[in-house]
Amino acid sequence: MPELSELVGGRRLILVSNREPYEHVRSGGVTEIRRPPGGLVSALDPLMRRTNGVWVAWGSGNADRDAADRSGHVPVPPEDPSYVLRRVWLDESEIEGYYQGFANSALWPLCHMFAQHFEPRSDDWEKYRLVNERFAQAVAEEAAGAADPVIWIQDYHLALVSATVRTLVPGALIHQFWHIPFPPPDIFQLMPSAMGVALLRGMLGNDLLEFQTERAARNFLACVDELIPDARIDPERQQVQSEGRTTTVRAFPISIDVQYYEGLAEEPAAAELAAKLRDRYTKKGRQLAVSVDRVDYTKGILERLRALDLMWDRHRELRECLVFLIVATPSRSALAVYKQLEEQVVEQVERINAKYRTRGWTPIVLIPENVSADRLAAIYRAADLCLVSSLQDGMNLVAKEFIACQVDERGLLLLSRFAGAAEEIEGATLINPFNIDGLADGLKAALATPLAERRARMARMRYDLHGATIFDWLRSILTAANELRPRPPAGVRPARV
Ligand code: ADQ
Repeated sequence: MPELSELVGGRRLILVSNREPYEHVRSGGVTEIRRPPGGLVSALDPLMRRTNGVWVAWGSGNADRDAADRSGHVPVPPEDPSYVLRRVWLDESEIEGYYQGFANSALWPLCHMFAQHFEPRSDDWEKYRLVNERFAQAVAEEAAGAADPVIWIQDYHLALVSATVRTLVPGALIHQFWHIPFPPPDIFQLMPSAMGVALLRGMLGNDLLEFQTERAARNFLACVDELIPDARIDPERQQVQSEGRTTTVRAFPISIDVQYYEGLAEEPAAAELAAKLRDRYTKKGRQLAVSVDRVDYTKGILERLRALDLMWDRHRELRECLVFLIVATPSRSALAVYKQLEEQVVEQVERINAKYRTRGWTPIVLIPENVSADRLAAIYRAADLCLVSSLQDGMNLVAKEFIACQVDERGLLLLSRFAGAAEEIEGATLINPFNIDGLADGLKAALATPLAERRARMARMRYDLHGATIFDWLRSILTAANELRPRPPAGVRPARV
């Protein structure tokens, strides 16, 4: 496999995402530089370091403007700069309309098929268009003068960027990774038709469109087929021809930096914390189960709690056999539906604990905060069981983090069949989180699974995961993009399309 930097091959790489890799935040008169949590930034940052590219993102920190020059440029990483962060400035009403509004109250619920939370407001749509336009302008400025730029857009916040960049930088190779599911036409058509058509046309501005799963890729093609009259689809080659251009649509399941997570779990401090957790929670032969999510209605947290309630209600004998650790970090709390869910989770945990608690046993331990990566690794390592109960999920990285951190190979993974990860991971027990009865039975069966079987399944999953890391994901995307448009020999100007 070639090195990542070779795959970019001396072209100027411009990465575009809503979130920035470094945020300047001032509090109490002191400015600090924060890196947002999550694996994606940690994977893309090394790519950018090696290719000296430009990362275009929303300048979200309250001290971001002070740290940037007049064009919004900041050399990063701060300790040893090797690429440029170009910040895009948004005001309060733009953040509300573009981010909280159209992206998170219309596209997010629609793509996850939550019609009940879908609110497509025209004001939000206008802001979404405007902000996408601003990102596209910033990309075009950064691409100016580069002979053969490669532009890689991330996610659903920026669905309209590629089509605009295409008109501003005609020779560029443009591709986009869509991190969340894509719905079938019956659901997508809940979107007001002008917005739906504009979104699909916007996404067709890409040369390559990357989804997490084959299902999402198929759904996108089916939506194009129904809503874009001039589009011609070649299902075999997974390509769309429209307005004289070709967009290739394929699945590239995302992964994690496996060695990093495994290394964290193997640290002596993690081993010690894992032992402490087991000491505290697995007394008297109890098992320790864990779940880790942002508090989001797509993650099925309430369904998980209902299944636990049902299991303990039906099976008295299981009452003291399990402690469930729910690590749930609040997220998007500015939106009422998320705030309400945070409250419901706390209420339900309290209710269930009050119903079943005994002298020496608290059934559910809620950790309602963002936990550091090393603590998380120790929690994953300590667990006998991890439950991912997403009602819909693009991939779900928690499932993969759990596997990477299970260095003692004792844990079972119960994984929703509606998470993209279910299409890939062999060795997990698949569950249907809508079926509360079935989930309660699944939990009961999981508790009874013999250690030898758990070990065999975990060993298999760990082996497979080592062969499909985030670096393999990056390589396969960059290779596919290169194959679509190989770099012209030196001195040859790129063809204009
Ligand atoms: P998310 O919806 O955020 O991501 P997920 O893939 O599970 O879902 O990633 C969450 C990340 O946040 C994980 O790295 C996890 O460890 C971390 N995290 C969650 N709760 C935490 C907590 N309480 N403390 C610390 N860390 C916590 C979107 C899509 C997914 C897709 C990813 C990547 O919705 O389907 O897998 O992008 O493409």
